[in-house]
Amino acid sequence: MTFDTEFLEVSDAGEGVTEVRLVRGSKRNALNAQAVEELVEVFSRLPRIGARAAVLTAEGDHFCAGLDLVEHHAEERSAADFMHLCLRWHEAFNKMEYGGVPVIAALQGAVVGGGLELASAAHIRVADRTTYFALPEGQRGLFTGGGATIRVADLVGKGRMIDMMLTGRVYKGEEAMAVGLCQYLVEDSRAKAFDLARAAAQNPPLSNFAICSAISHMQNMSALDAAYAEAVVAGIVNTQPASRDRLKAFADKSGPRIRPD
Ligand code: 1HE
Repeated sequence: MTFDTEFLEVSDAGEGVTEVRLVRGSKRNALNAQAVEELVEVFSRLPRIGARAAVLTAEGDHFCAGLDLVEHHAEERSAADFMHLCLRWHEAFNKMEYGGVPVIAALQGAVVGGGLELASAAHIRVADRTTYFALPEGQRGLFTGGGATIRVADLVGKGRMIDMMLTGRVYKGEEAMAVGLCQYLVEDSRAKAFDLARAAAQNPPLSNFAICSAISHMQNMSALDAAYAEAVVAGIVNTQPASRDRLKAFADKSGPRIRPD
């Protein structure tokens, strides 16, 4: 499957893993309107091209510098123009979060503004020692428009998010881990992200579909409706033919036991 894209490269990395790479390193992978359309396109199609997991990577020293500020300045957008643009950001990131294919982001350098909104739509974020997170919208005279009010607040809590936006506070290293901005902090975020993706790709796709869509959907529901939806999803997933061999292996003691390393 080929994608007609300018700012994204999509490639088969083997073992069911697809790499989606931002290739606008000369502009620190800033997201212009075209790049957002490409994200919509790629993440809409990912579940249907047989991807069992995806790794989101970026060219150069910085993962993503957020909204293309130069384009935004030049376009002199109206409020309505920008509102409609934000809806496309939401479309792209919702495809990532709710698409049912595990997306693991391999981070380096700046993960700022819209770049953090992009990373927060991934299911797992892997940082390296150069990675830093910020929401410089306040300093730029802007506001988040790509879902940070939902996803970043969900990761770090409202209080920390407001602090980041008001004061430009930057998180990195162990502190970024501790507040929930990333789940892994390693020397080589790319290698680790691929290891994690290959592991996730071993799970039956229906299980991954539930993990990478149902949990997010259920968070939008009342507790009563979420419990009902969970029972329905579990009814389907937990009786799938693909899990029978795994359950048999556990029952006959040939299957793996879950133990710490
Ligand atoms: C850009 C962008 C951009 C770089 N839009 N062109 N985001 C920000 O406030 C972050 C803005 N960027 C930076 O603070 C810095 O560029 C970095 C710390 C990420 C990297 O610094 P550095 O020294 O490596 O690069 P640079 O010299 O600043 O930039 C290199 C080129 O990338 C340069 O272009 P050139 O043609 O002069 O070479 C920059 O113009 C370009 N570039 N970042 C456009 N963001 C849905 S609402 C979301 C709201 C937000 O995202 S607000 C946060 C915006």
